[in-house]
Amino acid sequence: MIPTMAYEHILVEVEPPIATITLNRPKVLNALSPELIREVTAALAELERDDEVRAVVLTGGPKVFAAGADISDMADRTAVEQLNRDQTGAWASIASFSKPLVAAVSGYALGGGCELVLMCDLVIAGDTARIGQPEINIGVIPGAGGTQRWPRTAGKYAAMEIVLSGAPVTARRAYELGIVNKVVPAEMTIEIAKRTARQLAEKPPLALRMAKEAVLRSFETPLTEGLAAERQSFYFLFATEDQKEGMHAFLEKRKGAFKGR
Ligand code: DAK
Repeated sequence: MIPTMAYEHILVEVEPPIATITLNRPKVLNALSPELIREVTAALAELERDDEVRAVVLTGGPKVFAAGADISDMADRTAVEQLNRDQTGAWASIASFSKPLVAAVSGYALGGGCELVLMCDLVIAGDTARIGQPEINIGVIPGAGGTQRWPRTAGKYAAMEIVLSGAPVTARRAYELGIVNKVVPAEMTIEIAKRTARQLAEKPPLALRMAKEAVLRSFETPLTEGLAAERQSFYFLFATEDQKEGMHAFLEKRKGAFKGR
């Protein structure tokens, strides 16, 4: 295990071929201050460039994922201050991370914490997870994608329930709603998320990247456009060494060794 990069509000562990980012403000249940979000984006940018890292786990540790944006930082801001500090770019860069991002969620994942989960590609939830959008209770609405990603993932009625009631759902209910891939005993959440990330990290990186891009594109484009883009990526992958390796390894009945080329 190689600990890397010094940050104040997160921990980053690089254990090639995976890395783990842990939100680390336990006293305030990992409330997502602007500084913390900046550190997450900086860490992801660094991991994006690191060819040794092929998948990333995002967690809040064993007790809590994140209780949302830091209310003490927002409470007295004016609308114009909120607009001018525009954090949208930082959050958008998390959503556009090109490698698989696996969330490991135990305890509360609320507000911006829930929206971070919705930006991940796979979600492993401990049985203690409580996931929701409580913004309505403090006079606002989700601001980092909750009103858009919930309906696209779980449908209109589940989204309305989550966003209008503000009440969190259990890990089991989140699984039924399709925003969690697997519910596991809380103490195993991070380990299982890491195992999942390691399994993904064995796949050809360029194919992984194109596959992620293609699935995410389906939320943005009409079907014909999405299908055309999918085909282009499919053809493109025949220009990679990993496609030759993958297909020949299959024919030779051995495991492919992929290089991301
Ligand atoms: N912010 C600041 N501090 C928080 C916090 C938060 N979100 N959540 C908890 N804390 C602090 C508490 O104040 C408390 O601090 P001390 O009193 O010890 O100093 C400590 O963490 C422990 O919390 P509790 O004592 O409240 O613990 P409980 O177990 O009793 O309750 C709870 C846990 C999670 C149910 C409760 O803490 C809670 O309801 N927290 C607030 C949840 C919430 O409303 N979250 C949504 C926040 S709004 C955007 C990007 C993002 C966002 C918006 C826009 N753009 C890019 C435009 C996101 C917005 C939000 O997330």
